[in-house]
Amino acid sequence: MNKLNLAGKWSLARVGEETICTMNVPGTVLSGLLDAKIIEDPFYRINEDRTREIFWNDYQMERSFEIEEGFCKEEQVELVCEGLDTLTDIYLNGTKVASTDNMHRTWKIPVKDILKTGENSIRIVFHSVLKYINDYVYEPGKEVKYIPSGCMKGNHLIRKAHSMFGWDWGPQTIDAGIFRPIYLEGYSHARIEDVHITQDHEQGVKVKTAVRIKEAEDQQSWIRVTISEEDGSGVQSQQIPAADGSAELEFEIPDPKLWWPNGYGSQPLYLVKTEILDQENGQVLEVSEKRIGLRTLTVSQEKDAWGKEFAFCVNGLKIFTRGGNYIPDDCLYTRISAQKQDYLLECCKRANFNCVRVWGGGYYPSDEFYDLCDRKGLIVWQDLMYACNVYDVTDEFAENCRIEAIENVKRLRHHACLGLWCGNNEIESAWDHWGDFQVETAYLRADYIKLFESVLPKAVKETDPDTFYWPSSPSSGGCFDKPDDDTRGDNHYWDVWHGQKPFTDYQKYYFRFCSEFGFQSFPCMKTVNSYTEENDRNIFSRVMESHQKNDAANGKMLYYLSENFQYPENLKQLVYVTQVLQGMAIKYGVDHWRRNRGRCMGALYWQINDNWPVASWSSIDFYGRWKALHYMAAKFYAPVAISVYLTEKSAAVYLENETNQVQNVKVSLRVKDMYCHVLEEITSEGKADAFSAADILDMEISGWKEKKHAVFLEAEAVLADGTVLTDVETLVPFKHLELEIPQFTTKVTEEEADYVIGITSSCFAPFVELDFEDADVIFEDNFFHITDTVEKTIRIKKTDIRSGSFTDACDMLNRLTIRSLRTSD
Ligand code: BMA
Repeated sequence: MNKLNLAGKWSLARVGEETICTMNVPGTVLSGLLDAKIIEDPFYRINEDRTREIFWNDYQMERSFEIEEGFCKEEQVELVCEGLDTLTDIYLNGTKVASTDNMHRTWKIPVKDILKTGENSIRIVFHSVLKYINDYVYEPGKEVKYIPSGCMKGNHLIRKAHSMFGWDWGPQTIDAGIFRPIYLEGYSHARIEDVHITQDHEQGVKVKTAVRIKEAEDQQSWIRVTISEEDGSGVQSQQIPAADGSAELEFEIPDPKLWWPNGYGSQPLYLVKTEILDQENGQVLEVSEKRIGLRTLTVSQEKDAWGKEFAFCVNGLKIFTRGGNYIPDDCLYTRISAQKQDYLLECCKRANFNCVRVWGGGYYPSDEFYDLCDRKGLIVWQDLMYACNVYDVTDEFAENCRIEAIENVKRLRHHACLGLWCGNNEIESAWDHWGDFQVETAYLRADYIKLFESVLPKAVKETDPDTFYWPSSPSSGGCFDKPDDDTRGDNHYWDVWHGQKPFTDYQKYYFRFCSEFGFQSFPCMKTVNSYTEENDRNIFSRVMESHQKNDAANGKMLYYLSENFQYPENLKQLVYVTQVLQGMAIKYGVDHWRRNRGRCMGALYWQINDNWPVASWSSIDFYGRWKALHYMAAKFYAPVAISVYLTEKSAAVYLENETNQVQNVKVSLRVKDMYCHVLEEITSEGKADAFSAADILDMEISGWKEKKHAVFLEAEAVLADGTVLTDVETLVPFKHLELEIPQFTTKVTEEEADYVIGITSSCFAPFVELDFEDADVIFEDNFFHITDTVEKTIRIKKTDIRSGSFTDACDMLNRLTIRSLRTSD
C-alpha cells in the first residue's frame, strides 16, 4: 500500500483573500493563528469574545504535494480525513471531491481520477458554522427553542462537539479545521474492511475474530490472525483462505489472564494481529493490530429489595464504580495530546478511580485515550455525542448520526475498558420534566424516540452486540419511563449545588448509581493569575465573571461558604475555601453511597477536568493542577475507606471495603479539643467483609452538646496491615468552631527519589494546604487535617515536580506555603 501523509505545512486564508499565515496540520484556525501570533491567547482575560467573532468568516486551508507515478497506478486511491471540523468542501486540483458535515466521522473519499503524477493541490474550505446556524431556516414546527446553558442557539444543527459553542463551564471559541490525521492511501490489493473481536467466557476463554475484507479483482487472499500476550508469549496463529471476503477464526486461550479494573487486579492485554496475504506469493498486503483484555463486562440490572440494581459486572463480580465525568481537555482539539491525556488519566488512577464517563457534549477521544484506559484499568462509560439538546431528526440527519455511531463503535468496541454505550446526556430526563423542554413540539419529542431508542441503539447493537446499551444518562431504561426514578437505572443529582440544598441532602437519596453530581470551586491562584491582570482579581470583575460560565455559581459558592466558613479575608483565601467546600460536598455524597454499597453501586462526580482555565466543577484544572477535591477523592475513593456518619445524637464509624479480603480493623473515635487533647475515646474491633461496608463503632455524642463549639471528632481505623485511615467531623459548622490560629513548624529533607516535608501544628488545623507559588507538584496528600501535635510527613516524589525546580531541601522549605482555615494570607 502507498500512503502519503498530508500533515505538515498548509496555508491558511479567509476564503477569497490573501494567505494569512502558514500553519501546521493537523491544525485548526485557532492553532494556526495562535502559532503565527496573529491572535492573542483566547483564554486570556476576555479574549474569548474576539475569538468567537472570527468564526463569522469562511476559512480555507491549502497545500500542494508531489505524487509519484506509482501512486497513480494503484487501482484505488482514497483521501482519508480522520477529523474535519466541520462544514467543509474539499477540492483536489481545483475539483470539488466532497463536502463534509460531521466532525465525529472519518471521511474516505475516492480521488484516483483526479490525482496526477507530479504536483497536486488540496484545498479545504471551512464554512462558517456561525453563519450556518444563524441563517438556518427552520421548517414550521421544528424550530428548537431550547439552548443549553452557556451554549449558542442552533448548536444542535451541526454534528460538531456541542461544547465548542460554549457550555456552563466552557467558552464559545468555536474553531474549525483539520484536527486529526489526513492522508492519501493508494492500493491495488484486498483491504481489511472490518475486524470484529468477540470473547466467549462460558468454558475457558475463546477469542473469535470475524474478519471482512474487500477483495481485489483477480487476487485470492488468505487471512491470518495471530494472538499473543503483549510480551510476545503464547503465540497462536491461524490462516485460512477468505471465502466471499470474510473469515471467522476462533482461539482457545490456555491459562487466560483476565483484565480487571483498577484496584481489582491487573490489566494484562493480548495482541490480535490480522493480516491479509496474497495467496500466490504469501506477501502481506495489510495488517491491523488491536489490543484486547480478556474479560466480561456488562451492567447488571437484577431485581432486588430496592427495585433494580445498576452495577458494572466484571468477570462476574459486581463492583462499586468510582470516578468522574470527562470533558474535552482543551478547546483547541489539536492540543489534546496523548501525553496530556496520559497525565489526566494517571491522575484519575492515582485518585483510585475505576471509571471515567466520556460525557456526550464533547467529542469521541482518540484511540490513545482508550489504550490508556485499558492499561490503567479505567472502565469507560461512553456517551454518544449528544447532550442537553433537541434534534430535528430528518432522514438525512438520522443517516449521518447512524454512520457516525457505526464508525465510532467499530473503532472502539474491542477495548477492554469499554463499559457501556449511552445514547446521550440528560435528554430523556429533559423531555420528561425539564420545564424548558415542555414548550417544544410533539413532533420533536417523537424525534427523540426515533433517534435514541431506534436509530442509534439499532446501529450500536448491530455493530457491537456484546456491549451494554443505555438510552440516556440518567434513565430507567427508556421510553420516558421515569428517567429519574431512584429505584432503578442511573441518576444525576444536582439538588446540592443547583438546588442549593445542604450537603446533608445527599444522605436522603439511595441512588442505584449516581452518574453525575457536582460542586464548583475556583481554580488556584496560579491559574487565576494566568487569565487575569492584577486589577481583574475580584470574582465579580468582568474578566473573572467571564471565566465563570454558570451565571448563578458565584452566588452559590458564597452561599455555601456562608453556611460553613467564616468570611475569607482575601481572594487567595476565598479560592482556597471554595476548593475545600467542593471536596467536602462530594465526599458527603460518596461516603453516603459507599456506606450503602449494594443499594448504590456507583458514583461518578461532575467533572474531572476543564477545557480552559475557569471556575468550574472540575477536580483538576486546565493546567493539570489538583484541586482539593482530587486529593480528597484519592481518600474517599480508596479501596478501603473510612467515614463518620453523624446524626443528632450519635456518630458512627464505617469502613467501606472494595477489596476481595475481609478487612479486620481496630477503630477509635476520639473527641478532641482545639489543642488536640483527647477528651473522650472509644475503641472497637470489627470487620468489613469483602465488597461490603460495615458500621464498626457508634458513639453517643449528645453529651458534648454544651462543648460542641470547642471540640472535633477524629475517627481512626487501623487495618491488619498497619494502614491507618482517618476522618474528621465537627459538631458545628467550621465557622462556629473555636479554632485557634495554628503555628506550623516545618522541615524538609531530601531522599534519593523524594522530598519529605515534616509539619507540626500547635493546634487542630483543618484542611491544611501545601503549595509553591512558583512550582507545580503533586503532593502525597494535601488539604489534610492535622489533629495532633505529632509531626505529619508528606512526600513529594521528584517525578511529581511538574514545573519549576528546587535546588535542595532548604530551597524547598523556603518556598513552601502553608494555608489552613485560620491562615489569613
Ligand atoms: C450536568 C452536565 C453538564 C453541565 C453540568 C453542570 O448535568 O451534564 O451539562 O455542565 O450539569 O451544570
